[in-house]
Amino acid sequence: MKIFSAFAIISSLCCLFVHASPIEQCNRRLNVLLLGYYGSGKSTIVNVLHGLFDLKINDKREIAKTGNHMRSVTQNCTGYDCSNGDIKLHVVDTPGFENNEATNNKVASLISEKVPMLLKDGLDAFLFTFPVTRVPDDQLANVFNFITSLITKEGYKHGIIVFTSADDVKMTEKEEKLKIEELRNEMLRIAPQAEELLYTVKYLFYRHRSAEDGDENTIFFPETRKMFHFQAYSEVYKNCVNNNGKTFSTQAMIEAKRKYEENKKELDALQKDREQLRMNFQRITLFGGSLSSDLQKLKNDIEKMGFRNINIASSMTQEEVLTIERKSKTDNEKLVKTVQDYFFLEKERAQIMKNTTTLQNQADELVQKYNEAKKACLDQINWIRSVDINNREIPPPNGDLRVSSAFLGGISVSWSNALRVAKPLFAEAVQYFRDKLTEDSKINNDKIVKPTLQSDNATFENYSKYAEKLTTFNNMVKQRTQEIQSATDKNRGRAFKLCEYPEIQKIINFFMESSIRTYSPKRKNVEERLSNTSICFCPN
Ligand SMILES: Nc1nc2c(ncn2[C@@H]2O[C@H](COP(=O)(O)OP(=O)(O)OP(=O)(O)O)[C@@H](O)[C@H]2O)c(=O)[nH]1
Ligand SMILES: [Mg+2]
Repeated sequence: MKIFSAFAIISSLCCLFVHASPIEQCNRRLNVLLLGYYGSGKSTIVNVLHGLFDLKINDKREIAKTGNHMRSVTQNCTGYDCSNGDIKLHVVDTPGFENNEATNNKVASLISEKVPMLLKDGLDAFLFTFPVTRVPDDQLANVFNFITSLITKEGYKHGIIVFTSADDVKMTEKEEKLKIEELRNEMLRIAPQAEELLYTVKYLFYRHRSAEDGDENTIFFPETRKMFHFQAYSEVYKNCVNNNGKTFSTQAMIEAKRKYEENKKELDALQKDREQLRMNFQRITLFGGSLSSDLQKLKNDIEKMGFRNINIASSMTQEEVLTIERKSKTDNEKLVKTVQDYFFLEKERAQIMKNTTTLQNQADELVQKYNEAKKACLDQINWIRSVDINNREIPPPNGDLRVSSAFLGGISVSWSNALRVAKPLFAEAVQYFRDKLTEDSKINNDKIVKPTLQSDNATFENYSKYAEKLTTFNNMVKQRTQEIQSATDKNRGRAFKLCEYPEIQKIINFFMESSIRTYSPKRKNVEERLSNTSICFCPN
């Protein structure tokens, strides 16, 4: 078993700086980004990279505040300048990821917003800290999704995974290799989408306190921390050399963030639509009541199409999920359309049902008004009565007495008798005017029968035809009511002269030929007077 001795390692690392054929582009401040879960040791590493190897808990000398695993400590992204000899680092500490997606989205948002500003010339290395003691959980998939969205494939070679809390991992090449393998496999099980990342990055172990207790090669801190310090500087520098001094541009990060957020927006919308479709599909297909035939037809179509759900594993990359969601959208397009048609029809049908109820109520009111108008008209017609020729004491209400008096004024009492005898003839005339008004009013031709809807579970089309019928009926009833009312109004107090009576000749003849007449008036006079006589009148 090859054992690293602290001194051997440190000295070999010192040589690394010398041997890693330095290139000019790397003789500058190198940018390092720290990412990882809260409490995973990011801020601790900042202090170690700063050369603070012997810090104790709550040590006032620490430049980046550390915590105690219990809660998230670092809340912002901050850059720290560190150096080891000629190698200068600018290390950006970030808030840690947590175990819930909502918080992680906020953390991710903050990092992707702040880091490009803090590392304007791009990054030379990013360190992802992961305690060896931590059991990878589902959130790891999200965290890797975020990292791979922030640092795209071109940036993977700048990556270093630091297994922290590695105090108990033996400091031998074999042990470390086994541990890397074991942890990488666990990570891949949760987040297979990170395979390329996990096989591209370098691995380091960070031991905070001690290692291999009791072993003759045991080294205690501060040496373990110092060792990490050298290893980290060495790896970052090598990273720069291997990349020919080329950084992973934060512009690419900004672009990646833009793309990620754009995709996320699309994904959220697609997922929301899919969930909505699923609920709508259930609502329609699980409905057990009876439906109108038009809705039933759409329901059958929807059932036949079926809702094709998809399975999204948290281990899928954003791109993979997006591809699946987009495909699902295309697959469900016809279903979406039919569901929309169903709801549209359901809404329209409910609306037209409401409209027909309103129209029905209107029809009832209009029929009632029509019946009232009809009754008033018939009352008026039935009220029509003859002028009471013999009773001068009771003048007819419409003043026709004047006319009849004028007529009567020129005749003798026996004429008045004649008039009385002629009463049945007058009665016929009165009946004629009653009949005439009835006919003019066309009341007897009216067919006021409110339309009805036959089907119990009428379709939209049934309803719309019914609504049309009701509208026509209501308009007709309204118009007829108005006609009857205006005729009734017009006839109020109307007097009917005998000249309007087609059979006036019968009456003239009666007067001319009557055996009871006592003098012989001229036919012309009789005709004239009778013609102008109001025989009957309507009430006021
Ligand atoms: N035993 C042991 N403790 C460690 C190790 N790394 C960090 N710690 C301790 O873990 C605690 C949390 O470390 P921090 O450096 O504050 O963790 P962080 O990642 O910055 O956490 P946040 O700022 O909350 O995101 C501190 O008490 C450290 O001393 C390690 O390798 N081994
Ligand atoms: Mg911190």
